[in-house]
Amino acid sequence: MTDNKKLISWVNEIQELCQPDNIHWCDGSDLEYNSMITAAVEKGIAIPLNPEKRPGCYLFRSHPSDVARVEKRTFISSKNKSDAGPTNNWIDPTELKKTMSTLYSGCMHGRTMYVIPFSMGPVGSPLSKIGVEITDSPYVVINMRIMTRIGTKVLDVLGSEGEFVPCLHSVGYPLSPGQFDPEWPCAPMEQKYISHFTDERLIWSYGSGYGGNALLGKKCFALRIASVQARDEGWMAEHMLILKITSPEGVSKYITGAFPSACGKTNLAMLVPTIPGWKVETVGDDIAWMRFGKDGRLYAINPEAGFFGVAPGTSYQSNPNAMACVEKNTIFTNVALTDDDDVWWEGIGYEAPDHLIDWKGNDWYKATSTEPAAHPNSRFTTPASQCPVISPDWIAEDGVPISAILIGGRRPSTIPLVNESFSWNHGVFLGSIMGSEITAATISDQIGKVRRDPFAMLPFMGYHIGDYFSHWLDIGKKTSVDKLPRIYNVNWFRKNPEGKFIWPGYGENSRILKWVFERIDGKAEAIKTPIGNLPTVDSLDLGGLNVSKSEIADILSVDKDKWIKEAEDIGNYYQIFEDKLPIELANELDSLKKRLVE
Ligand code: OXD
Ligand code: MN
Repeated sequence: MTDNKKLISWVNEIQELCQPDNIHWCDGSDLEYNSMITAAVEKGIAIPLNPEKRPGCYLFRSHPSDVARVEKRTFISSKNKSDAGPTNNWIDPTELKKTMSTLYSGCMHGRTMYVIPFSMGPVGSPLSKIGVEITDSPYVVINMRIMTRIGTKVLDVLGSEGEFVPCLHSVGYPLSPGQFDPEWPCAPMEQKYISHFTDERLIWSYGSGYGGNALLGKKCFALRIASVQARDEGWMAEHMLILKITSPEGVSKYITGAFPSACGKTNLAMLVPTIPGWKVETVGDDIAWMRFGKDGRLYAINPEAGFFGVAPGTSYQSNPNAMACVEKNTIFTNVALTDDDDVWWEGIGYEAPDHLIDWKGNDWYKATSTEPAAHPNSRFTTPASQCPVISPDWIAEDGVPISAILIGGRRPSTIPLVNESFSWNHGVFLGSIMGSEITAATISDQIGKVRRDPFAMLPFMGYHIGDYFSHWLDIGKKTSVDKLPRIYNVNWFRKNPEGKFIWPGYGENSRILKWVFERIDGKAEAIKTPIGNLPTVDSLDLGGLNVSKSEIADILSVDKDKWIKEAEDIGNYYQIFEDKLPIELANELDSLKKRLVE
């Protein structure tokens, strides 16, 4: 198995604390995966889907109280409260460990404890990092095998002295002898804790079996813990997709993109261009780790091995490549089940059949049911290797060189379709203020206000967000300007006065990627405005697009009055950073204000 002393003693310690009935070291083999799936089917927690329509696919249903990441139960437990910053929940590590140790004590009674060695990034790559997740959830093992690289090969690379991030997870539902084990065991909300002991690089998660709360390689390790490692080691761990774009002449560039959850990252990563001759391939859809290469450029890897995508809204129209991924070997969670054992969800692109079993396991009738059949945060877990447009470079050990970084949220007004930053620091300024307008679906008393989500990292920051801005600024000082990626603010979500989206999005976003590509090569035109360099209408390839030139001109214009208000709002927002707001960003805001009244 392993002779890594640190690992052996940690596993022993957790075994003593959690008292499982059995312990299983995951080897990552097909045999192991298949036997875990078979056991889950026999226990009634996995439903096999129609093997002719979806071979190798299974449906799981979570408890209705455990359906998403729980930000209010997520903690950055640094020694000093000030290191967690104003945007994170904080509890003193000694106190939190005491509370959680009580919960963990005996929490695996009646269960098997699985030890999952996993690699974030290709196994053995110099850019990869190793974690070990201990969990009592077979669902977690099954999903971790798709989302990361797991098993003996990882232990081989770890060796006897290698470093790893310990990730402890329990569903928080010990069983006394003879006690009934529900389909989806989990703990009540007030006992859920998703905790990050950042000084020790340690993750403790208790009480939830869902997504980012439980698949600890993803948000907990690859973003929250990795962001702290990246700060200390001079690299970047970002909530970004990575794509490769190739021109009709066969020239390729790599672009990353930071967008908050539910802004179409997976769709953009797998986009099918509508402009002839251009090709987009996927490197990653959620997380990018970037480091400087020997040539002074930033190189990115996708630390994950699968996609954990939101199902509703995914269709052959919106994302044919994701639909192709999920045709086989995919785990579905909380989608609806058809009478012929296929899946269905809202926005799948075809009508619901008359009858379904909904995500809660109840009958659902098209004629009479008023609730969604699939949970809005229902998911597919699918291997990245199955994506028809996966780039062969997605497993490149040294990563791919990044030419541009896109950033953007959902802003119905003010923010133009695309805006090129003047400089790295100006790009960091745009990243620090990005966000989405609050709609009725979120917090009703704040409708119309902007919820800022810097670089889409708000729920995923492992330290003080002001220090994170300084880290971005420092990265910009480490190489020459011509080697840094250019930063572009995009906004696909502008609305007309009738409340309809102006820009059609999806594959049409290739037109913006083309402009970015040509800007980098010094070929596309732009006009300097107070907020950044905007495309001229004629510099965009708009052939065959069904949007009027006046509407395009509108989403490419700068409304100075709105921007003066925006600048005021940014000033108010910046106050939360107190003395941690880098002077460079304060200066960027001042310069913006001056340019707006010139
Ligand atoms: C995700 C998220 O699941 O960002 O990727 O919420
Ligand atoms: Mn995400």
